[in-house]
Amino acid sequence: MSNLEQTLSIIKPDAVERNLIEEIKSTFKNNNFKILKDKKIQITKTEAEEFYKVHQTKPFYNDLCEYLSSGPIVVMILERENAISENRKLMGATDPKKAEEGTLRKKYGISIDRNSVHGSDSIENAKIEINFFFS
Ligand code: IDP
Ligand code: MG
Repeated sequence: MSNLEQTLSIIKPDAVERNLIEEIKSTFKNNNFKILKDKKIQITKTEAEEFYKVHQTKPFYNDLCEYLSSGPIVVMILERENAISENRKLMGATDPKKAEEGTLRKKYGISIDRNSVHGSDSIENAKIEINFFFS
């Protein structure tokens, strides 16, 4: 059974700053993701607050929004079979210290708040997040 999905991926400021864009894109392609759309942008803090509003009650919300808007990011629509869960697997755990060997966050993440990549966590959020950046 085929289950072609699209998910939103972000290469976060810490990874863009370290010139990891091409390396991370290659990893997606080597793992059978198609990059349907991509763009390098910088968002405002207000936009980051909207994007991360599910986390608005968390103690790290303000820092998180400051961070995501602190420098250029690359936003991408990724497509493959089971793209949402496959991307989450490839990213690894939120905290790079807990991420499995071979995952993007293990390889590139600096810390829980500088963890290099974002990926949608559900079909519903993938739609919302893709719309947020590409509409
Ligand atoms: P996810 O990115 O793996 O989906 P979420 O729980 O959705 O993780 O959190 C969103 C982002 O907020 C994380 O990627 C991370 O950068 C940051 N974050 C999550 N938990 C913490 C924390 O306990 N302290 C600081 N930052 C956090
Ligand atoms: Mg999340």
